[in-house]
Amino acid sequence: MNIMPRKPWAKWCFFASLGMLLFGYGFITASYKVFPYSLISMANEGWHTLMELWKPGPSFPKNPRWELPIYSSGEPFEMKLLLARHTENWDVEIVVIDFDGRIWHRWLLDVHALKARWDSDPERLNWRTSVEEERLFVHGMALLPCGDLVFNLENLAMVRMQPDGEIVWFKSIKSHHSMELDLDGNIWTCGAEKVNPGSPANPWIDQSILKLDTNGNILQYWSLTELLQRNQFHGLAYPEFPDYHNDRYHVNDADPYVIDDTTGRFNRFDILVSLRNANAIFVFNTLDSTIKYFSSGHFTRQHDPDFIDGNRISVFDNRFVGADPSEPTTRIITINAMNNTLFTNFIDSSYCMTMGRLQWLVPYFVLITNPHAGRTYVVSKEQKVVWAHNYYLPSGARGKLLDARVLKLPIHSTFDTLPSDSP
Ligand SMILES: [Ca+2]
Repeated sequence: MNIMPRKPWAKWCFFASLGMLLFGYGFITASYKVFPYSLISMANEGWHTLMELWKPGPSFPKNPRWELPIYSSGEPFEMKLLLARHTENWDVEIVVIDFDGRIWHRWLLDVHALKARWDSDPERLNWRTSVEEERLFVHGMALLPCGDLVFNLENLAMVRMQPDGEIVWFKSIKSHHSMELDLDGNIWTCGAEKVNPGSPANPWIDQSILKLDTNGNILQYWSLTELLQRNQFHGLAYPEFPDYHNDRYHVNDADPYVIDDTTGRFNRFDILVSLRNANAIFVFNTLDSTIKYFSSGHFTRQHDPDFIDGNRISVFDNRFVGADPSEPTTRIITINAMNNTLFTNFIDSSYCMTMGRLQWLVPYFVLITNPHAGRTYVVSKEQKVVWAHNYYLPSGARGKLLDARVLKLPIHSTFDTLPSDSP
């Protein structure tokens, strides 16, 4: 049966009517999401996914310093480094290496055995944070003068371990992010405590600054909420960050002042604290718990601020929100606390969103660590990369670093002998 009209003008009217009908149904489909709206949406989503997969990725110029396991421009560094890194099966390995990449000592941590030990500890704080749902890792470590290693198993425990791997003590506290030794040899780290202001459905987590002796005893404790309230920093104590409800501060560093400089405004009783989610750092005096310096606004989602001298602080600025959010970068900056002037030491175009580290070695050389890129490297005053370690797994894939620090002081003789199987 022929449904087409016999007259030519009638044919055009037919197609026009058909077009209007299709347009009308398309309008109704889009407006009221009726059939076949879901099919079209799925097809559209699939198309965009394919386009994302086929789109060429960003191209980075090949450069030996980002490719070789060890890159060196010839600058001599006699020191050794302590590196924490994930193994291929997501255990954690902590090694003492030199700047030639030779491994002088190795601890291989069975993180699941450590987790089982935490599980069986009746003293543990038995509540969970999002961090614990992820892979277990080391975040913050220190080498004691006797050669023992102390580290944070992030948000689960602090552990002291002998060079042969024997555990000296295991303390189920929610220590995390950083670990530093003060001039008396005591340990400083960040802690976490669950606080419920009255509503079980609305709990939030207070965080703390902890000082411990090398036997694992907590010597001093500061609740961040109490410290901020006491110093009239209510805006930091009660930020309006609904997304960070359970992580309102995200304290990620607590550094004691260990600099041999008594001429500036900071001294050995001061602690430098970083609150990532508030984009803020502050220095408080431990004798009277007063906040004597505060800075915010110059950096975003910062990590690992360090005292440089009696007046200056260096910050690993993640620049999560930069001038061009589509091309975020990381930079190292130095702030002069006397006049709040800012100096940019180095800009790294390879963005490091979390866990970044910096450490000033000798004047004008800074060690920068981008854990996700599996690299730690040294930059000179001229902003030149003079040394780099790029971590590769045995499979050849790039591995993930967790922490890196140069061991400045003479270290224990345990690490003076190169093992025969060292690469
Ligand atoms: Ca630091």
